[in-house]
Amino acid sequence: MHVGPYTITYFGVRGRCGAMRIMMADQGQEWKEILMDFADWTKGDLKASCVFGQLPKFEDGGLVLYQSNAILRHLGRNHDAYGKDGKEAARIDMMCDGVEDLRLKYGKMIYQEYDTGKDQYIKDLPNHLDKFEAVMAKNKTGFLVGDKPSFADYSLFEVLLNHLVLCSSCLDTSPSLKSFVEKMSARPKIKAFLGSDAYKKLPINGNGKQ
Ligand code: GTS
Repeated sequence: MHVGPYTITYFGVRGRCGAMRIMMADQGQEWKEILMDFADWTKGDLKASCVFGQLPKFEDGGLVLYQSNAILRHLGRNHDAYGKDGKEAARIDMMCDGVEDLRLKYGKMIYQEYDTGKDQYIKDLPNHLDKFEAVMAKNKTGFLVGDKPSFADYSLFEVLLNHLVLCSSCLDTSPSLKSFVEKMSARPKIKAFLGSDAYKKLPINGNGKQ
Protein backbone atom coordinates (compact mmCIF):
# COMPACT_ATOMS: atom_id res chain seq x y z
CA MET A 1 0.00 0.00 0.00
CA HIS A 2 1.28 3.44 -0.93
CA VAL A 3 1.23 5.91 1.94
CA GLY A 4 2.02 9.59 1.58
CA PRO A 5 3.67 11.75 2.67
CA TYR A 6 0.45 13.71 2.44
CA THR A 7 0.04 17.46 2.77
CA ILE A 8 -3.22 19.40 2.90
CA THR A 9 -3.23 23.11 2.09
CA TYR A 10 -6.52 24.70 3.14
CA PHE A 11 -8.09 27.47 5.16
CA GLY A 12 -8.47 27.16 8.94
CA VAL A 13 -11.85 25.40 8.84
CA ARG A 14 -13.14 21.83 8.77
CA GLY A 15 -15.12 22.60 5.61
CA ARG A 16 -14.21 20.45 2.64
CA CYS A 17 -11.32 18.80 4.49
CA GLY A 18 -13.38 17.44 7.36
CA ALA A 19 -14.04 14.03 5.82
CA MET A 20 -10.53 13.46 4.46
CA ARG A 21 -8.97 14.32 7.82
CA ILE A 22 -11.28 11.88 9.64
CA MET A 23 -10.53 9.24 7.03
CA MET A 24 -6.76 9.65 7.30
CA ALA A 25 -6.95 9.61 11.10
CA ASP A 26 -9.00 6.39 11.05
CA GLN A 27 -6.60 4.79 8.57
CA GLY A 28 -3.64 5.58 10.83
CA GLN A 29 -2.23 7.85 8.15
CA GLU A 30 -0.25 10.92 9.20
CA TRP A 31 -0.44 14.14 7.23
CA LYS A 32 0.89 17.66 7.28
CA GLU A 33 -1.32 20.74 7.29
CA ILE A 34 -0.57 24.11 5.72
CA LEU A 35 -3.28 26.47 6.96
CA MET A 36 -3.77 29.48 4.69
CA ASP A 37 -4.85 32.82 5.98
CA PHE A 38 -7.61 34.15 3.69
CA ALA A 39 -5.90 37.55 3.35
CA ASP A 40 -2.64 35.89 2.23
CA TRP A 41 -4.64 33.73 -0.18
CA THR A 42 -6.20 36.71 -1.93
CA LYS A 43 -2.95 38.60 -2.35
CA GLY A 44 -0.58 35.67 -2.93
CA ASP A 45 0.07 33.67 -6.09
CA LEU A 46 -1.09 30.32 -4.71
CA LYS A 47 -4.64 30.81 -6.09
CA ALA A 48 -3.30 31.25 -9.62
CA SER A 49 -1.34 28.01 -9.30
CA CYS A 50 -4.39 25.93 -8.25
CA VAL A 51 -6.09 24.10 -11.12
CA PHE A 52 -9.54 25.52 -10.26
CA GLY A 53 -8.29 28.55 -8.33
CA GLN A 54 -9.52 27.00 -5.09
CA LEU A 55 -8.46 25.02 -2.04
CA PRO A 56 -8.10 22.35 -0.73
CA LYS A 57 -4.87 21.33 -2.37
CA PHE A 58 -3.66 17.82 -1.55
CA GLU A 59 -0.15 16.54 -2.13
CA ASP A 60 0.81 12.88 -2.14
CA GLY A 61 4.51 12.98 -2.84
CA GLY A 62 4.74 14.46 -6.34
CA LEU A 63 1.01 14.08 -7.08
CA VAL A 64 -0.94 17.31 -6.61
CA LEU A 65 -4.73 17.09 -6.42
CA TYR A 66 -7.63 19.52 -6.10
CA GLN A 67 -11.36 18.81 -5.61
CA SER A 68 -12.18 17.31 -2.24
CA ASN A 69 -14.12 14.33 -3.62
CA ALA A 70 -11.27 13.42 -6.01
CA ILE A 71 -8.98 13.53 -2.98
CA LEU A 72 -11.35 11.22 -1.06
CA ARG A 73 -11.38 8.80 -3.99
CA HIS A 74 -7.58 8.84 -4.13
CA LEU A 75 -7.47 8.05 -0.42
CA GLY A 76 -10.03 5.31 -1.04
CA ARG A 77 -7.71 3.71 -3.60
CA ASN A 78 -4.59 4.15 -1.47
CA HIS A 79 -6.14 2.78 1.70
CA ASP A 80 -8.34 -0.01 0.39
CA ALA A 81 -11.53 1.91 1.15
CA TYR A 82 -13.08 1.78 -2.35
CA GLY A 83 -14.98 -1.52 -2.27
CA LYS A 84 -13.92 -5.07 -3.05
CA ASP A 85 -14.71 -4.91 -6.78
CA GLY A 86 -15.90 -2.61 -9.56
CA LYS A 87 -19.56 -2.97 -8.63
CA GLU A 88 -19.00 -1.96 -5.03
CA ALA A 89 -16.79 0.91 -6.22
CA ALA A 90 -19.60 2.15 -8.49
CA ARG A 91 -22.07 2.10 -5.59
CA ILE A 92 -19.57 3.87 -3.35
CA ASP A 93 -19.19 6.57 -6.04
CA MET A 94 -22.97 6.91 -6.18
CA MET A 95 -23.24 7.33 -2.41
CA CYS A 96 -20.38 9.85 -2.36
CA ASP A 97 -22.19 11.90 -5.02
CA GLY A 98 -25.37 11.68 -2.93
CA VAL A 99 -23.47 13.02 0.07
CA GLU A 100 -22.09 15.79 -2.14
CA ASP A 101 -25.66 16.85 -3.06
CA LEU A 102 -26.49 17.12 0.65
CA ARG A 103 -23.21 18.93 1.35
CA LEU A 104 -24.06 21.50 -1.34
CA LYS A 105 -27.56 22.10 0.09
CA TYR A 106 -26.05 22.48 3.56
CA GLY A 107 -23.38 24.90 2.27
CA LYS A 108 -26.00 27.01 0.46
CA MET A 109 -28.04 27.30 3.64
CA ILE A 110 -25.00 28.07 5.83
CA TYR A 111 -23.40 30.64 3.49
CA GLN A 112 -26.41 32.22 1.76
CA GLU A 113 -29.62 31.60 3.70
CA TYR A 114 -28.74 30.94 7.32
CA ASP A 115 -31.03 33.56 8.83
CA THR A 116 -33.93 33.10 6.44
CA GLY A 117 -33.65 29.42 5.48
CA LYS A 118 -32.32 27.48 8.45
CA ASP A 119 -35.73 26.47 9.88
CA GLN A 120 -37.07 25.31 6.54
CA TYR A 121 -33.82 23.43 5.87
CA ILE A 122 -34.21 21.54 9.15
CA LYS A 123 -37.86 20.78 8.32
CA ASP A 124 -36.88 19.35 4.92
CA LEU A 125 -33.94 17.38 6.30
CA PRO A 126 -35.80 14.06 6.90
CA ASN A 127 -36.55 13.88 3.16
CA HIS A 128 -32.81 13.93 2.45
CA LEU A 129 -31.64 11.79 5.35
CA ASP A 130 -34.29 9.11 4.64
CA LYS A 131 -32.44 8.14 1.46
CA PHE A 132 -29.21 7.43 3.34
CA GLU A 133 -31.16 5.71 6.13
CA ALA A 134 -32.72 3.33 3.58
CA VAL A 135 -29.36 2.37 2.06
CA MET A 136 -27.72 1.95 5.45
CA ALA A 137 -30.61 -0.15 6.78
CA LYS A 138 -30.63 -2.35 3.68
CA ASN A 139 -26.88 -3.05 3.73
CA LYS A 140 -27.03 -4.27 7.35
CA THR A 141 -23.24 -4.11 7.91
CA GLY A 142 -23.23 -0.66 9.49
CA PHE A 143 -21.67 0.83 6.34
CA LEU A 144 -23.13 2.17 3.10
CA VAL A 145 -21.53 -0.45 0.84
CA GLY A 146 -19.68 -3.65 1.70
CA ASP A 147 -18.56 -4.53 5.19
CA LYS A 148 -15.96 -1.90 6.02
CA PRO A 149 -15.79 1.88 5.80
CA SER A 150 -15.28 3.42 2.37
CA PHE A 151 -14.51 7.05 1.60
CA ALA A 152 -18.27 7.59 1.13
CA ASP A 153 -18.87 6.49 4.73
CA TYR A 154 -16.32 9.01 6.00
CA SER A 155 -17.95 11.72 3.92
CA LEU A 156 -21.44 10.82 5.16
CA PHE A 157 -20.21 10.58 8.74
CA GLU A 158 -18.68 14.04 8.61
CA VAL A 159 -21.77 15.60 7.05
CA LEU A 160 -23.95 13.96 9.71
CA LEU A 161 -21.73 15.30 12.50
CA ASN A 162 -22.24 18.80 11.08
CA HIS A 163 -25.99 18.27 10.87
CA LEU A 164 -26.10 17.11 14.49
CA VAL A 165 -24.54 20.46 15.42
CA LEU A 166 -27.22 22.21 13.36
CA CYS A 167 -30.04 20.13 14.86
CA SER A 168 -29.18 17.68 17.65
CA SER A 169 -32.36 15.64 17.11
CA CYS A 170 -32.00 15.28 13.33
CA LEU A 171 -31.18 11.54 13.49
CA ASP A 172 -33.92 10.63 15.96
CA THR A 173 -36.05 9.12 13.21
CA SER A 174 -33.10 7.47 11.41
CA PRO A 175 -32.02 4.54 13.62
CA SER A 176 -29.46 3.11 11.20
CA LEU A 177 -27.78 6.49 10.69
CA LYS A 178 -27.81 7.14 14.41
CA SER A 179 -26.11 3.83 15.10
CA PHE A 180 -23.65 4.50 12.24
CA VAL A 181 -22.63 7.83 13.78
CA GLU A 182 -22.27 6.27 17.23
CA LYS A 183 -20.14 3.41 15.93
CA MET A 184 -17.95 5.61 13.71
CA SER A 185 -17.46 8.07 16.60
CA ALA A 186 -16.38 5.19 18.85
CA ARG A 187 -13.70 3.85 16.48
CA PRO A 188 -10.57 4.46 18.58
CA LYS A 189 -8.61 6.53 16.04
CA ILE A 190 -11.66 8.61 15.09
CA LYS A 191 -12.50 9.14 18.76
CA ALA A 192 -8.95 10.35 19.43
CA PHE A 193 -9.00 12.64 16.40
CA LEU A 194 -12.41 14.18 17.23
CA GLY A 195 -11.11 14.83 20.75
CA SER A 196 -7.88 16.45 19.55
CA ASP A 197 -7.11 20.17 19.65
CA ALA A 198 -6.22 20.00 15.95
CA TYR A 199 -9.86 19.08 15.21
CA LYS A 200 -11.61 21.10 17.90
CA LYS A 201 -9.84 24.37 17.17
CA LEU A 202 -11.19 24.53 13.62
CA PRO A 203 -14.70 25.91 13.02
CA ILE A 204 -17.01 23.84 10.81
CA ASN A 205 -17.56 26.65 8.32
CA GLY A 206 -15.72 29.77 7.23
CA ASN A 207 -18.46 32.25 8.24
CA GLY A 208 -18.81 31.13 11.84
CA LYS A 209 -22.34 29.71 11.27
CA GLN A 210 -23.05 26.11 12.12
N1 GTS B 1 -15.47 21.61 -5.52
C1 GTS B 1 -14.35 22.09 -4.73
C2 GTS B 1 -13.89 20.99 -3.76
O1 GTS B 1 -14.71 20.12 -3.44
O2 GTS B 1 -12.72 20.97 -3.37
C3 GTS B 1 -14.78 23.36 -4.00
C4 GTS B 1 -13.61 24.05 -3.36
C5 GTS B 1 -14.00 25.40 -2.79
O3 GTS B 1 -15.15 25.86 -2.95
N2 GTS B 1 -13.03 26.02 -2.11
C6 GTS B 1 -13.26 27.31 -1.49
C7 GTS B 1 -12.18 28.29 -1.96
O4 GTS B 1 -11.08 27.92 -2.31
C8 GTS B 1 -13.10 27.23 0.01
S1 GTS B 1 -14.34 26.25 0.82
O5 GTS B 1 -15.62 26.55 0.15
O6 GTS B 1 -13.95 24.85 0.65
O7 GTS B 1 -14.34 26.63 2.22
N3 GTS B 1 -12.52 29.58 -1.90
C9 GTS B 1 -11.59 30.65 -2.18
C10 GTS B 1 -11.65 31.13 -3.59
O8 GTS B 1 -10.86 32.03 -3.91
O9 GTS B 1 -12.49 30.63 -4.38
